[in-house]
Amino acid sequence: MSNHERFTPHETTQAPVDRAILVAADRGRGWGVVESLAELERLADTAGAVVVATLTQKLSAPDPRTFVHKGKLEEIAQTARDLGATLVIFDDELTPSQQNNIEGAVPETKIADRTALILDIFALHATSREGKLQVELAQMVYLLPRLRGLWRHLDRFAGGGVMTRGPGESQLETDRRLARKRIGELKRELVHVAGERELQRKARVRSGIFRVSLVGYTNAGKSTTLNALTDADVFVADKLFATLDATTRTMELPEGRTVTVTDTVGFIHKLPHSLVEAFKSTLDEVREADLLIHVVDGSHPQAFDQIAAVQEVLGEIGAADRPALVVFNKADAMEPEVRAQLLARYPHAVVCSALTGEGLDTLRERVSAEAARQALTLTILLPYDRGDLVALAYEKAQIISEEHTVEGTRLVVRASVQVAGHLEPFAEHRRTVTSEA
Ligand SMILES: Nc1nc2c(ncn2[C@@H]2O[C@H](COP(=O)(O)OP(=O)(O)OP(=O)(O)O)[C@@H](O)[C@H]2O)c(=O)[nH]1
Ligand SMILES: [Mg+2]
Repeated sequence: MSNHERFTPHETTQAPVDRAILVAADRGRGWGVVESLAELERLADTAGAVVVATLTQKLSAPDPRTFVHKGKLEEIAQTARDLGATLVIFDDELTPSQQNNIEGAVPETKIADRTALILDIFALHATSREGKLQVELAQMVYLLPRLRGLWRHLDRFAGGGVMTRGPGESQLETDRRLARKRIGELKRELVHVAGERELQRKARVRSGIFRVSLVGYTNAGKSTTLNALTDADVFVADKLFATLDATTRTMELPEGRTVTVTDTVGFIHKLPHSLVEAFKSTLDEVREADLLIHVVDGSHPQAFDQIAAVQEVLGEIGAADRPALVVFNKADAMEPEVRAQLLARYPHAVVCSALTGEGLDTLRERVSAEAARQALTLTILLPYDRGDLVALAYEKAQIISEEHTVEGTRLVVRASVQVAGHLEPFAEHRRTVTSEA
């Protein structure tokens, strides 16, 4: 159990900066608690808080009432008083009742969790109208079940009586109703705002152009890679969640074929579900990509854990079945033995540096090879008694469009040569996408 306290040299004379205590459960499996806390500290820093202490507790499972046990809560309260902390951040999402109980036990400070922190950073970095709406939606969904606690909290900080002068059930009901109403409004507005991008996306789908999506852990270098591969000028920064919007650019492959490449929001360990939901339409491009370029910061000590975290999110958004190419980026910052370790584990991966350009030609060639592998676009008319082939098409091919006609189901599909072989007898139109052929 490690408890170490750190005092910050510069006492806050300028803008009031939150002095934060980080708290994590050490479960002895999965991500190491030290690594997880280091990342939480980076998140706190990005959100503008200064970490003054970190506390951990060995737990096989979080306490359902208070996350950590009672003794640890007392220690948190004491540490907060000693160090003048204004904020305590838990490294896992707290349930509304855990949050409530902890607020009762550590009354002088604000209580937050990893989710709230990530939402805060997203709110800070959202620039487009769509991004702002998506973040607000995620925040409202997170807030809705926590409104009661919030009211108590605000009351207390406004100098109200101890836990007694809540808004009352009727006020709380009103607030919940307003929150739900706002969630509805945000969802409708998002559909409207996404309209233009959605049209462009559909046009790309219809065009049959091979679509590549960059995915990866936040700060892995996705935007830098897009900028290096295309003429894009996407914002790049050494901070978490620098870019939240999706940007699509065309890229010409060595043999002259054009594909599209999309950069999108980064993922993180324990990415809040409300954010995944809210960013659904932004992530459509990932779900439907012909190829994912999974950009990994190969110079990061947690590279393998980060790969696993990204794969988990891909599963959550329904993109786990997309063909993926693992790319270890930041080759310029890698020790030679690290490079060997990465390739030993992922022998088919590409090692490159978006910064120096090393390995990018190999990356382009690999994209070409993938595009050639998925080379056929077919328009097929399947009679209604061939449900087996419709099922096959849905399972093994990419469906570009579907139309029900008198004679049967007309599908435009993009399929591997092998799957196309089964569908070909019903083909109305066949197009080989392979360029020179
Ligand atoms: N040394 C080195 N740094 C790189 C390389 N590629 C990107 N970076 C740096 O890594 C940081 C993050 O790069 P981004 O391209 O913003 O990363 P991202 O994956 O788009 O991150 P988010 O948008 O925050 O999710 C920046 O400081 C980049 O300059 C590389 O090949 N080598
Ligand atoms: Mg980015």
